[in-house]
Amino acid sequence: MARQILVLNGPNLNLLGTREPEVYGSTTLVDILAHLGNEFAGRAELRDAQSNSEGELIDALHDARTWADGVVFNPGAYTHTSVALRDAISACELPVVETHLSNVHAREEFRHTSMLSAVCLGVVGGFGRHSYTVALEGLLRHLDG
Ligand code: CA2
Repeated sequence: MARQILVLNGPNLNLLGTREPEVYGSTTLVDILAHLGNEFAGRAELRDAQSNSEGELIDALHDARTWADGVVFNPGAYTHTSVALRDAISACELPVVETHLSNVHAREEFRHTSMLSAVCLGVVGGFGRHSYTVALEGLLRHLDG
């Protein structure tokens, strides 16, 4: 049976493919999501959401409690700052995979700290758009035991 998965993206990720292609690649978020849906057809039913506001991301995690089996989450820069998102991840009691396009540990020092990793199932980063594939594969394998 296909798993119900939320693919959640945080601030500025709606700009993917339009700026800073040397850091984040030239693929748009729409393309990444479409590709992911094709790759995992039959194994996962994906719903996606993107927001630039912390409160909307928290609401999406709360709502996911009612329908999702797990979450692939790129929290963007909120990764490094948000105690509120950390609490929402804990509260939703779903397996959440923290997912990054870039290898945050190879970048500025302020990106080396995550407020969220400790309450996530796992962390994936550094593979560009493929990070989402690796994150979802890991999440599905976890759900299947
Ligand atoms: O590597 C990642 O996926 C990040 O979550 C991306 C965030 C960054 O703050 C995190 O440290 C790592 C930034 C997303 C901004 O995306 C843009 C896309 C196109 C142009 C400008 C920003």
